[in-house]
Amino acid sequence: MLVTLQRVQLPDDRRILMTSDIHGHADGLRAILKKASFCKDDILIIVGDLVEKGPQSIESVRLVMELCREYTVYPLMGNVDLWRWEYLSSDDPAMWREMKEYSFNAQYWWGNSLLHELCAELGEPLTRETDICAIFPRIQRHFAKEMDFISHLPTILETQRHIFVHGGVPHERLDELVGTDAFPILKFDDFYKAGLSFHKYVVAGHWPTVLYSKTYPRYEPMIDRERRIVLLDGACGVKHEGQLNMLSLPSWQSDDFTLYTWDHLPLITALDHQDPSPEDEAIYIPWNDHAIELVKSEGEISHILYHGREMIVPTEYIFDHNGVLSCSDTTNYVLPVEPGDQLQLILRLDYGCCVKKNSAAGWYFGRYRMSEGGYKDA
Ligand SMILES: [Mn+2]
Repeated sequence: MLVTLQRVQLPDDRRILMTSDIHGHADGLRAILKKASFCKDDILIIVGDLVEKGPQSIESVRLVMELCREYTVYPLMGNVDLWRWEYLSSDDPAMWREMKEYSFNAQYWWGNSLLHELCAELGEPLTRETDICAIFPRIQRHFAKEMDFISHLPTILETQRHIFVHGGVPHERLDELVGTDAFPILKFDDFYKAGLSFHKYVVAGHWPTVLYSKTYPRYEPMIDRERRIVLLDGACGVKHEGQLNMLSLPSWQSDDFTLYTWDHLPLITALDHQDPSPEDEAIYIPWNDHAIELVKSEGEISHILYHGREMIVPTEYIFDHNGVLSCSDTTNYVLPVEPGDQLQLILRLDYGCCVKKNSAAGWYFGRYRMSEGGYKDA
């Protein structure tokens, strides 16, 4: 697929909402739009990756199609959307078999896949025994509208002050990019690290912002006003503790961003005060650098070495990655907490809780009340 560019003059004084990487979370998109009081006067920009990872891939596509009919919405292509469409529109049985294989991997990691959803809707749950050559033409007929919608999503949206693109752009001469291969634009990994600066704000998704956390993990968008880069991806669907991020501007002329977030984690109310640990002692283990050494396990917690520094992690987060002992995303950071704070519960241990507060993850050792109203001493 080749790069397409959509240029739009946004009307003045209308709120601009931007989000990305919904990844099969239609309920999350509905909830975050409600939080933002989304209405007909608003302009919604969805910066790609509607499908895979979450449990509602096809519903997410249909929701966005419906939103496009009723509201002012500009959806963009994501690399995963394109990737899925390339398979789904293919006439090559080898591609169909490849997608089937991928879908079992996806199911292993995330519990779902787009293909599982499509087959289920046709009343033929996907199993190892599924005759993919029999079902694929039926999928192509039944989901023709949704596939057509995905195939027409533009790669880049340019407005008066913003450039929206799922992965990133190498420069602002957008006309030069039109007609080139869309893949490197959609899957511009680690776009921020490329060190680029722009005149217009480039608003991208794709690469979870948490991977740029230097101390403790933070899932909110990154806004670099100097380099004019805005990154939206809160790792929704990619990580259990990830979130859907939405930024709003009162109008396209404004730089005054407001953040809305959604995740599926249960809410707890903190009952105790907790002082934070020093930020310069905080360690974050991201999933792209997760090799560890085990010092000792003590039941539900383990002492490990990460780049030579000792920290405590939940034992259940330790896993073998192709023979390398590794640890899932975690941190030793102790969050600042006040009684009455609303926290999102990531993991509950007798030792303490892994929680999120204002998009930052860390430990909380105090007492709390579950949203159901029960009490527990930590
Ligand atoms: Mn992506």
